[in-house]
Amino acid sequence: MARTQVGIIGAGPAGLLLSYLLHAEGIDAVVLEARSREYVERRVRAGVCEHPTVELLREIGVGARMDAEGLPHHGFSLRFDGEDHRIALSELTGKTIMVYGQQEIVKDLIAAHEAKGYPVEFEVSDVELSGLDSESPRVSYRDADGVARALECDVIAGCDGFHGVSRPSIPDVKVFNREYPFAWLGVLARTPPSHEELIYTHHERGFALHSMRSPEITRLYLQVPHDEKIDEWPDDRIWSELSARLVTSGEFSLREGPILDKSVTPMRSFVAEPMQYGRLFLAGDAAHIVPPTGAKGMNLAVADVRVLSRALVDLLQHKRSELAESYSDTCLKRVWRAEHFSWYMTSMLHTDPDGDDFQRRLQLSQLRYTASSKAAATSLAENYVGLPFE
Ligand code: RFL
Ligand code: PHB
Repeated sequence: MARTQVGIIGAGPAGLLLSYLLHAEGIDAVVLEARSREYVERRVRAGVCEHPTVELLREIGVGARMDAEGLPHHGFSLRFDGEDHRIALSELTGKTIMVYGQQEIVKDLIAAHEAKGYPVEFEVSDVELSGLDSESPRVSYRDADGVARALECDVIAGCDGFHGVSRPSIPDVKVFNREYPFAWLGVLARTPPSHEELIYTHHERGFALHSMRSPEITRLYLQVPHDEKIDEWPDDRIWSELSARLVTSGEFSLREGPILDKSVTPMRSFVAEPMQYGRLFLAGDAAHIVPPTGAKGMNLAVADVRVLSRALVDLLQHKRSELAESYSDTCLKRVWRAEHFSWYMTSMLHTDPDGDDFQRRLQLSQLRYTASSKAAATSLAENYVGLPFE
């Protein structure tokens, strides 16, 4: 049977970054991924990297393309009552964020693995975990050719996202869950952004978000009902709904272009506690989900694996278990801060189909306060750019 120190399930941002951090410290790891390399490199998801994420990617030497092609942002707009209210991130916090697609980070990490010869196996299937409460847990799986394999490890890292096999392997896990009565329809369009910065729009027809990926590519989102079918949204309906929600008395006209990608994402908040069982450690979406309004999901995955890599270096190289034992408690503090922030952004900006006029007045009051009070704007900004790592 093959052996490695850390068996990592999933080649998303969490799994790839963990593997890279561990190898850099001389710890052996193997990443097992269900999908193909092309699939994970093309999956359109997050776009906003927090300040601590950007710094970490630079520090470990995988930030060069991000610095060359990413778009540093100093602020964003809250648009409501047809007007823009700028949240000046860098003036309020001294920090910026970077707009750089998650799949670009994934590509950069895969390329870095390839360059150094660190193993990532794509298109594996039938992944099963066993012996989690022993000192040599195992992963059994089929490789891309369908051949049955097994990997004996010192530790398994479950970085396999919300629908993975790792979390269900933990007995008696406590789950906190909230589903929202809406989803996001996300589109990627070949057209220059209509504004230099992101615009988070509160409108009675529903939330809309203007974002981007590059000077030529725009990323846009619309709040839609939670069970919405993508077929209900031909391209011309998407553009006319975006125009209706993004209206403003200021200068703005939405630039339309060919739609390259379209998907519907349900919105939920979810936390599994604890994030560890025996020699299995969960990280990223495998352990928690936030609605995307706060742009926190990928950044939380990064924060988890930073803590986990340090804990595993201590455990496997120095035989010290304190950091491993406190892994879940350490991560959950940041996780719950991000859960609260993401819930707050979501509740302030979306139109609740079951809400009443009282609730709508409260939302507007919160938006006006955030836009007009330096204290309120600073609180939003410091959460948005990312609180320092612990
Ligand atoms: P991932 O990226 O889901 O990766 C998990 C990987 O595990 C694989 N896998 C398995 N492999 C082997 N065996 C199995 N049994 C397996 N089961 C699953 C999967 O194929 C996959 O490759 O989780 P990870 O690494 O924890 O990363 C989390 C992020 O992907 C996620 O939080 C973000 O995309 C969330 N998110 C955003 N986060 C931000 O920080 N900023 C944003 O601006 C932002 N915007 C978004 C988002 C997510 C969105 N969607 C589509 C969910 C916008 C959207 C629309
Ligand atoms: C994105 O560009 O995909 C994006 C930006 C901000 C968010 C969520 C997603 O809050």
